[in-house]
Amino acid sequence: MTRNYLIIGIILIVGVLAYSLISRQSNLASLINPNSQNISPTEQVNTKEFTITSANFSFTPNQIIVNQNDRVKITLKNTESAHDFRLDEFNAAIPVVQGGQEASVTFIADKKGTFEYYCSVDGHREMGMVGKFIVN
Ligand SMILES: [Cu+2]
Repeated sequence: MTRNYLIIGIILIVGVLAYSLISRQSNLASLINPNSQNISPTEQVNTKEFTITSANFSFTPNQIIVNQNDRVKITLKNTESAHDFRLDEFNAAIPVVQGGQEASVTFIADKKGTFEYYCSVDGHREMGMVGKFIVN
């Protein structure tokens, strides 16, 4: 009889441990992915960060894809001479950055479509310093 109580006790302990482990994991999952929780749309902020490297005369990458209403942070990392970043439709601009330096801009991608980002330094846009900013 004592042995049966022991077995029941062990089963209970294992059950409690398993339950606490499972509930902790689901908490962990919601920490890793905040969107898995029940957050109302107004509270949902999804920041997407991108680093664009600029050189004479290109942006890498030259295509960025986000979703509507994403908060977008773009860092311009300039490798040579002087370049800036403009994305007019979102009033997103990074002033001229010197070689070896970087700067950022953050904005909300509040409209869908395909837009062009470019460098506004004399003639650079025409020489290929452009990229596609796609909002799905
Ligand atoms: Cu440029």
